[in-house]
Amino acid sequence: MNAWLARPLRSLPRAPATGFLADAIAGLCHDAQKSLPPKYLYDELGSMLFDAITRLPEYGVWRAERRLLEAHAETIATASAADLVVELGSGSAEKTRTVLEALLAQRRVTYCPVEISRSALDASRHALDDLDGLLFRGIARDYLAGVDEALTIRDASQPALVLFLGSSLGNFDAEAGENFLRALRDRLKPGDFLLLGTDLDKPEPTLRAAYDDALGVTAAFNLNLLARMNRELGADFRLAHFRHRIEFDRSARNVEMHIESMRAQRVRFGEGDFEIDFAPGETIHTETSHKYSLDEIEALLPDCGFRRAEQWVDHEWGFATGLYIAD
Ligand code: AVI
Repeated sequence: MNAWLARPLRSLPRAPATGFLADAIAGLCHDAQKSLPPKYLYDELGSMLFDAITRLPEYGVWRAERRLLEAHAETIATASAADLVVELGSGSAEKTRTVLEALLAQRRVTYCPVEISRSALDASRHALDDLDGLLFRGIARDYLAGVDEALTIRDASQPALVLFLGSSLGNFDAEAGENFLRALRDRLKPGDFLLLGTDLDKPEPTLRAAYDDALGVTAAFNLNLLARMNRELGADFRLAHFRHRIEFDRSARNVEMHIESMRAQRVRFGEGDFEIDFAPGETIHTETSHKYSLDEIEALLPDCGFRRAEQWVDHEWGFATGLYIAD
């Protein structure tokens, strides 16, 4: 049984918690599996660490998708003929450049990266500064709120192209991922496009190396969540007493990232308002990365209102990129 405790230590009423603090209370202060939403991994340092992950020899996702986008950017541009590109979780937008260049060869393009990390938005603005004919409108919001904002500026005569790359869909649980695709489809018009990247299932040793690399970059990315709570929520996590841990759910084809407590310990956060007890070996679940099968993708997208126009597979790593039309 997990030891746990979370109690207000002050009697004075305070304003209700919102945002990160509210999610930390909801995710850490209960008897069941502790967890935090993966979006909190991406503060300024977390975004930089994720960027470093994409350069690791063990993490083939990023390079596989770049190979596919470089090979098929022109087809994507010609098929979609979009003048508005909305990218969800754009990060550094490095891979997007090829697609934007191919579109810009045909017309002016408005690019709306939707990204909760403002530092990543700034970096992508700089990186794309030299593209003639590109209007950059960064949106620092959650995905769907960002789509809503981006679509207010659309020119109804041209299709919009939504990019959801890097297999970020796999960071939702199955039901939430489906609901998300449906909610996205509801916001689009028939004839709009979705370019979706999905990481395919692969043997456990390959996945273990990808999510627990030899340099410890993924471990730092994960543990930065504790450091972030120390910085932003006045918590007193001692990082040396926790470690990065990977779990596999083979039947669900999920890789899970956890932070494991290496001893019994008590942590305070919320400027001393809350305390949590950890048992030795107890974990905080910080992210799920689902690994897809091609059959699964083929069933999922039509169910959510998207018809496949093209699909390309990188067999070197095992990654699929699909271009879909909103029905
Ligand atoms: C952003 N997302 C698709 C990455 C993934 O592979 O699930 C995040 C990541 N976590 C650990 N390494 C990379």
